[in-house]
Amino acid sequence: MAYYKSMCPLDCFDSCAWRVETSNGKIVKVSGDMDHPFTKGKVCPKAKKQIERMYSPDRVLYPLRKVGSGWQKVSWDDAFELICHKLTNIAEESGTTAVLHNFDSGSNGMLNELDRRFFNAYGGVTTTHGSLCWGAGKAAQTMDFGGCRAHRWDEVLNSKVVVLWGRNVPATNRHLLPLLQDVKRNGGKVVVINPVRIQLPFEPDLFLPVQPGADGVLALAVGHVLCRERWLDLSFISEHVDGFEGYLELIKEITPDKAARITGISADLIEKFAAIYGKGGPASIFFGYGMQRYSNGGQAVRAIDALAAITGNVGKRGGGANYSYADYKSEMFGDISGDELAVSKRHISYPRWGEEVLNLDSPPIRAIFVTRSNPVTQLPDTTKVKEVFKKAEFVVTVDFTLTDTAEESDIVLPCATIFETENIVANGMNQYFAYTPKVVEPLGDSRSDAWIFSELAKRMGLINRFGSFTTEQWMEELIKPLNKYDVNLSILKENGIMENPIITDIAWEDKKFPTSSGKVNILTNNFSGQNSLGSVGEIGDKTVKNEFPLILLTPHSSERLHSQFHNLQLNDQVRMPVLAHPETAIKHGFANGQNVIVESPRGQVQGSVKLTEKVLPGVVLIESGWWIKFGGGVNFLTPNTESDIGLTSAYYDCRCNIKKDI
Ligand SMILES: Nc1nc2c(c(=O)[nH]1)N[C@H]1C(S)=C(S)[C@@H](COP(=O)(O)OP(=O)(O)OC[C@H]3O[C@@H](n4cnc5c(=O)[nH]c(N)nc54)[C@H](O)[C@@H]3O)O[C@H]1N2
Ligand SMILES: Nc1nc2c(c(=O)[nH]1)N[C@H]1C(S)=C(S)[C@@H](COP(=O)(O)OP(=O)(O)OC[C@H]3O[C@@H](n4cnc5c(=O)[nH]c(N)nc54)[C@H](O)[C@@H]3O)O[C@H]1N2
Ligand SMILES: [Mo]
Repeated sequence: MAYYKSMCPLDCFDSCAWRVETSNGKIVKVSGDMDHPFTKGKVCPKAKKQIERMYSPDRVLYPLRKVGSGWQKVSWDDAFELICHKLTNIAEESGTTAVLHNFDSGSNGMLNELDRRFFNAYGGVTTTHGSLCWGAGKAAQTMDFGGCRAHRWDEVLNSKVVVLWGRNVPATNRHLLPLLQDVKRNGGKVVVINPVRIQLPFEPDLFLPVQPGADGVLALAVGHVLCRERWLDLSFISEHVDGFEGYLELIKEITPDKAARITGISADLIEKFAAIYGKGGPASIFFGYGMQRYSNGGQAVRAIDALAAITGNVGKRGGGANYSYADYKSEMFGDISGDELAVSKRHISYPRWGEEVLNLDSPPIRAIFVTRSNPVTQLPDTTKVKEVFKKAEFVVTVDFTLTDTAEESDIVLPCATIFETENIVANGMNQYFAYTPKVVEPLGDSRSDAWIFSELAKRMGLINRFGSFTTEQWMEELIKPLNKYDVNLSILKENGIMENPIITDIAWEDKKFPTSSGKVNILTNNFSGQNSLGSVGEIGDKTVKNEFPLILLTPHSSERLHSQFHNLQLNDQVRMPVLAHPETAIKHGFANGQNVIVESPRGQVQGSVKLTEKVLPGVVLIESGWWIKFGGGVNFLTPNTESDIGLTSAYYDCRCNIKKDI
């Protein structure tokens, strides 16, 4: 028996600290490490699934080459030779930007960034701009505060009011729950704002079942009440807020009555929430990212930030408009992606991936490399995404299993899991980072991503440009900015997990906002016209409202990380659950348990109805991440719409209908 400290590499709010147990060269258990102040010895079901995935018969353990409709095992030498031949030809004939590299945050292991370094050393390729995830809110917070910072989690214990604004805490952030229970025990109030009733271990003090995409209007109406009642922090406003006059203009017309018609929340409930937030503080807001997956998502986050600003809940003990820790991560780690090495580059919009790649010219895309992502399952508008993959002459995917994307590839390269290679794991959703050791030998011929791309650089004759560093040296590069805080690799190895040294308990405590005015910029306009705040029935393409009367939400599953592990959890359930309110079923003629087809202007999927009062009437919910090859593929339905700012995919700006499947 041996024990190792490690950290979960999944891109999740919590990043659990692990205690990995091995016996006879095998991982036998992953439990929680007591040393972490928040995950405190508890892990979620996804920790165990990482052992299951590692030893699963589904695991790809050798490089594979597609032959006809099947796969042939090949050696690394043969796989590299094929890849080098293709990359060399493409560079000569079409230029390096005829290669598309798609990567995302499938793993938070920072050495994995060496994939980008390889493509930059190659000459620069086509990559994506924007985000499938959190871009709209990040852009909003950067406009408002000058960056993305959040209070330390345990600051919530000083809050008297906590607002979970579109964050599905029990599914995506379960280690926040014990702290929320403490807040409740201490007499604090917890408010939930979500079109779906999330499953908390206690009753929230207030639940605002907001219409999808209407958070901006709701926040402005709350602002209206706060200003009308003067539940404001006037000294914070005069010293630290820019644009308050314009804000007063903006909210003047947005009365609770008017907002009630748009948000579906009664004027009375809006008044109640404003009183709790305005008078009961200090109040902290915990944003989720679901609420910004709309064409008005950035504006909505800005409207909510404004509530924190006018009540002085910014830079204050127990306050906060907590969106992410992105700034701390970007400031504290070295960049090994080698952007400076590229000679030519090209970017496409991430949300509009399928359509944009199909229309690319001079040069068109000839080869696609996919690392730490599963674009066929996770990108919106799957029909177009699949068309892109069919059209490409050469596709390489680096992954553990034959995902929907790997299935579309010519070559699949088997990567090593978090247990089989060392790395440094850091995440922009929290402030911790860790050295994660290699604890067992890689199975079969699987290799670390870092090895794969270093080796490819050697074989392409690019090693001088790429840099012939050892893994240790790359890790030293990654943590170089931390050296001035007396953190080096041996100290990190000794500690295992560490907290980012620049985090303070209270974000923006010094009230120094790196905006142009040096103050918080609260929003003052941009709320009219197209892509504005959204209203009932205004989500998605309005021209198809009659044919597609329902709104489709596709949030994340508590059991998976996006599409990861879905292959392990298959049971008798062969159809995707389609959640809808009983009233919706009566109105649209379907029943509980019935097999249905859910259709949008872009495609259709099969599912099985599960009636629940947890979702609002008129809203349909299917969790994202279910693999196409197992009857999923909810992104066949979702649009390639971009958010107003920050270029996020507006997945939930989606209309659908439900038909009986006969
Ligand atoms: N178990 C698990 N944990 C995860 C992930 C996972 O896949 N599985 N993914 C990780 C990643 S990458 C991310 S980005 C985060 C996401 O974390 P969250 O933001 O918590 O999760 P989402 O599923 O994106 O959506 C969250 C919530 O937004 C609500 N919502 C949808 N539309 C609206 C709206 O218009 N207004 C409001 N107020 N709420 C709305 C949904 O009902 C849902 O409860 O979770 C991370 N953690
Ligand atoms: N409909 C809908 N779609 C969504 C969302 C939604 O809410 N609704 N949410 C969006 C969000 S927030 C996000 S962040 C994206 C996520 O999009 P993706 O990152 O594409 O999603 P994952 O399913 O996590 O796929 C990651 C892949 O990387 C692989 N992987 C894991 N570790 C490693 C590694 O170390 N090396 C390599 N080479 N591969 C590895 C995994 O096996 C997996 O196949 O999905 C988006 N898609
Ligand atoms: Mo995400």
